[in-house]
Amino acid sequence: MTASSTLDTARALLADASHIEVFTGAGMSADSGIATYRDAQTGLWENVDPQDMASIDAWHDDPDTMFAWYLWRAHLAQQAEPNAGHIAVAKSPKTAVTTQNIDNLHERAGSKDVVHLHGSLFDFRCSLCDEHFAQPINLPTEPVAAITPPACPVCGGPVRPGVVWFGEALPEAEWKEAELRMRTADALVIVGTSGVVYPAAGLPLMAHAREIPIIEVTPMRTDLSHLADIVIEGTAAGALPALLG
Ligand code: BV8
Ligand code: ZN
Repeated sequence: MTASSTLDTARALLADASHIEVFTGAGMSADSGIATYRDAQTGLWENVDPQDMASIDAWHDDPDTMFAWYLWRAHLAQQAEPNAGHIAVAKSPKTAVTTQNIDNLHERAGSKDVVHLHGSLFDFRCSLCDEHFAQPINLPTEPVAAITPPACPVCGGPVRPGVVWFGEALPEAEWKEAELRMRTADALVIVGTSGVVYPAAGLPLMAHAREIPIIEVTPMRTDLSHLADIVIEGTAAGALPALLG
């Protein structure tokens, strides 16, 4: 199939859907200049083993380094702009978003109901008593090696980023909502995820079991491509406006 006929076929598959769930990963934000986790030349974790850095053990070992790294990533996310892909998703009245991303670009593009499976760079809580930390946190404008986390006003424990680390359970409410959407959506669009991190990567399987139309937008095949009726070889910013517009 030519690219345009692939796109036409994909658009036709989505035409009758009233609820299109958009399942996104780091590739969704690549066009906004935010590094992905695994793409070789820009991979954020190119020099760092993801299982080491984004883990509860790394936090216990060296919270100041971890805190600095997350605040730096929050600064980069804050400097980034939603791309045409985020905007196309937000403009479509049929879409809702389930994302693995911890940036806030879907929201800043105007998407209303975004489920964050792995938390957010802009959410903080106490690492001991779980109390939400609502005080403003200054983000570094240059990379800093270490930043001592603030103390929780309730128990004095170190405040941590509100993200899900490897080895940690996903937030219950978000997981339940994501499952519900995979079980009720009329169509699924998968964008920018290599599909290797579980249990998130297992969600599209729930939609696939219902035989709803599944479209994947990705520059190269992924561990989820076999689930898609159509794989549009392209980028989020390049393909989504044409697919959803
Ligand atoms: C848990 C937040 C248990 C932190 C992240 C089986 C079942 C369950 C668990 C496991 C399992 N096997 C292994 C595990 C453990 C682990 C896991 O999955 N490991 C992997 C590495 C094998 N899972 C966990 O630890 C999870 N927790 O299972 O807990 C439990 C249960 C009860 C009680 C206690 C414990 C927690 C996982 C969450 C970890 N946190 N993020 C942070 O970011 O710092 S994961 C992080 O990595 C992201 O959130 C995302 O999920 C993942 C990155 O993947 P992608 O988003 O797909 O990004 P990637 O770079 O890989 O791919 C980008 C894609 O975009 C590529 O395909 C590329 O081609 C494409 N692309 C590039 N440019 C563009 C593009 N696409 C479109 N447009 C472009 N321009
Ligand atoms: Zn506390």
